[in-house]
Amino acid sequence: MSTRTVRAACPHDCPDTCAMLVTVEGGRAIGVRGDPAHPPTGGVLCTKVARYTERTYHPGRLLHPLKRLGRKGEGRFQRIGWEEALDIVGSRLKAIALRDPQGILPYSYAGTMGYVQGESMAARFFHRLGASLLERTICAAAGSAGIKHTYGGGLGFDVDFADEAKLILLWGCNPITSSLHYWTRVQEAKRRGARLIAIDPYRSLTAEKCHQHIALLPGTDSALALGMMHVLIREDLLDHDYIAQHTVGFDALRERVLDYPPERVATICAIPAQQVVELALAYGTQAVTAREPVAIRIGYGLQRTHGGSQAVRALACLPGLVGAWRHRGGGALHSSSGFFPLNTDVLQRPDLIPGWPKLPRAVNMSTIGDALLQAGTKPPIEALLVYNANPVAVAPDSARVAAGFAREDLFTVVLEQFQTDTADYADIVLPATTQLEHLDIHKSYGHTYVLANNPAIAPLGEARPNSEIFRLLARQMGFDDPCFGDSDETLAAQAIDFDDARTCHMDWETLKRDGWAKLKLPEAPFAQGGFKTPSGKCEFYSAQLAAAGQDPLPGFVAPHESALSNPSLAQAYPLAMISPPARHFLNSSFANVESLRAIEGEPVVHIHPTDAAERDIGDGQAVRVFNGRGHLVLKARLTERARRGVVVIPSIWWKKLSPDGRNANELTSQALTDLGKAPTFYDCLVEVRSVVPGAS
Ligand SMILES: Nc1nc2c(c(=O)[nH]1)N[C@H]1C(S)=C(S)[C@@H](COP(=O)(O)OP(=O)(O)OC[C@H]3O[C@@H](n4cnc5c(=O)[nH]c(N)nc54)[C@H](O)[C@@H]3O)O[C@H]1N2
Ligand SMILES: Nc1nc2c(c(=O)[nH]1)N[C@H]1C(S)=C(S)[C@@H](COP(=O)(O)OP(=O)(O)OC[C@H]3O[C@@H](n4cnc5c(=O)[nH]c(N)nc54)[C@H](O)[C@@H]3O)O[C@H]1N2
Ligand SMILES: [Mo]
Repeated sequence: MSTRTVRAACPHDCPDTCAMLVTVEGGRAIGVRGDPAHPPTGGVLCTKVARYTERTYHPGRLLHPLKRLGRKGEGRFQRIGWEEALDIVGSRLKAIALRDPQGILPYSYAGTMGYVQGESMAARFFHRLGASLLERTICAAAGSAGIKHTYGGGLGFDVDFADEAKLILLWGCNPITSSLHYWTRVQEAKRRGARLIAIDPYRSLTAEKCHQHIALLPGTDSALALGMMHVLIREDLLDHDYIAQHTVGFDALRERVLDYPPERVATICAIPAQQVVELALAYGTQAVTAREPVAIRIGYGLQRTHGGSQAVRALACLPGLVGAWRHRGGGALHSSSGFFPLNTDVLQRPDLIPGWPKLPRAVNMSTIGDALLQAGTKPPIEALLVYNANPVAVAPDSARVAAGFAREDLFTVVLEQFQTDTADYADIVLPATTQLEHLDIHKSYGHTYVLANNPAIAPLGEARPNSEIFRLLARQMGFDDPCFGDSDETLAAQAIDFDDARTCHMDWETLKRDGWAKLKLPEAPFAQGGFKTPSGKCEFYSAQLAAAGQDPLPGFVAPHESALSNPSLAQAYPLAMISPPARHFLNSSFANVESLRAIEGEPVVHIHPTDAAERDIGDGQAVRVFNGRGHLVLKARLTERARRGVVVIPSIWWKKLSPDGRNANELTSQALTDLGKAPTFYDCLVEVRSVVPGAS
């Protein structure tokens, strides 16, 4: 049997975006491995993606279009042909579009991060239709806004040099789980003598391997960063030359941080004041006195609370004060997305919108529950087309989301690889291909390589790539613009057809052959300044924020739900719940792969032994976690990994694969962040009680 190797890219929502080599034997993919030549991948895949063939050939793969038979949510379907499916979808959408196409809403996120199977043909389709726009805020919009108003975009240190840093703050991130390849670099830095400090309410797998762990309360990071600045300025641990040349607003910042002495910060964060001082001194001395690279990996965990945007902004100010940008591997990294000059307008064609440049109504994906249920949504959402997303499991305030999806008058189409919690609410399910079956092109939000994904095998069953499904739907709707005829190859080539000789020259044929190529960027991106802000400097003070009526300086914004901001709520629900990623799931993806679910075991809540003792809860006991929005039952795990006052539910389980049919999003709220209109998953007060056997 002939064996061949195909160059591919991991499509999942992870900063590492690995280069994969797929082994194909007689038309069947028999294994995937990391490309040893691709520096960020280094020949290694994570446990999840190493099992990509198990996911692709999973018996639960959707292989035919389906039409709903049972009630919404029940999951009873009947197989139908593609022609019938397209006919049903086309006629429903045409009828709604006649009334108002804004009654139609796409709902998609990063099930695949590819440009071809993400927002290209799909975006053209919805734009041409005049459908409502979707605000894609569910993951990173708060942090993106914070970083944009400080650096001008998702820009930061190059992870290829991350092992050169001598002090690394892993702040609100857990790379052993969520960015394994960056962790490899951090370990190398540690071998070369770097000191590692984790800042996280939870002693994560990463935090326990660091030299120090600062376990602050969720949603208090901006206070800690401002307290560090207070000490740095007080002790004159500053790079005055860098501040003068490449930053704006230092004087205003100095005034602001006077409000954040270590004692006040310690109270807000519920940590010793000494920790604040020592952290600042460690950072400032290494950078300014020793003149060595210091790095802050700004994770996503800390921006899922009310002040998430300000928190990222406050952290992002630190490197400019101490001149950390002068060195390779120094500075900060939240996202590297802003380095990629990809051609999104050509791919997405917003000019197809009827009435362009006037835009249709926009709906925020993070409040989809309310958007579907509120009578005030005008025009009402009559049809929902879901792809690359599993909102019934992942969106906050899940009971509201499920109630919205259960609306009898809502027409829901779900493009999926699997029968997810969301697909159970579909009127029509359309089977989608996996990464091994389709073509794509990828950027990364953790490194600066562009990657090609060549299809390795033919589509399974009657599954089709998203791009092809939207091409067929466009034909069904009678859209005849030539752009609906573009092939996947054409779309991929369009994505990198940019005219930016400084960044790189890429052509699709070469990229397909080689698998990946790195952008041409300076090794220390801001050693000479060159931020993408309006001033071209690192903006401690943002005139843009001031003009928008926002706080122009970084500041502490208290969580929506905390003893500080809402004492009576905190009395009823005294524990802060966070629900960060479980290591062997990727959001809700892979939660249906048996071997991975077996490693995770069952849904659990981590609770500090003292908090448990106060509630008479024993290890392994069934407990009810609840607040005013909902409840769920799972097993208690007594562990000092959870600090006092904080409980942790590793997530995101499929609801229907959880013993009580619910997951952590039963408890999370639809309240939004300070900037970016993002969700506040980790800003959520709860109470926990043991479940008395026999009682309900
Ligand atoms: N295995 C795996 N990898 C993943 C994912 C996955 O689900 N599974 N998800 C992917 C996606 S979509 C994303 S966005 C990234 C996210 O990756 P990360 O940037 O690592 O972010 P999170 O995993 O959300 O949270 C990281 C840590 O932040 C902590 N945390 C929670 N609240 C706070 C807070 O208020 N302050 C501080 N300082 N820390 C806090 C959590 O306890 C957690 O340990 O990972 C990606 N990688
Ligand atoms: N409680 C809690 N909730 C959270 C988070 C948390 O930390 N705690 N994290 C939040 C974050 S950071 C994020 S990013 C969101 C993630 O939310 P989502 O982006 O919805 O991610 P997934 O749950 O992985 O669902 C992606 C779906 O896309 C499907 N898919 C993959 N590839 C394709 C394809 O090519 N075509 C089609 N049609 N489908 C495909 C997969 O099968 C999967 O079911 O969840 C958020 N929700
Ligand atoms: Mo995310």
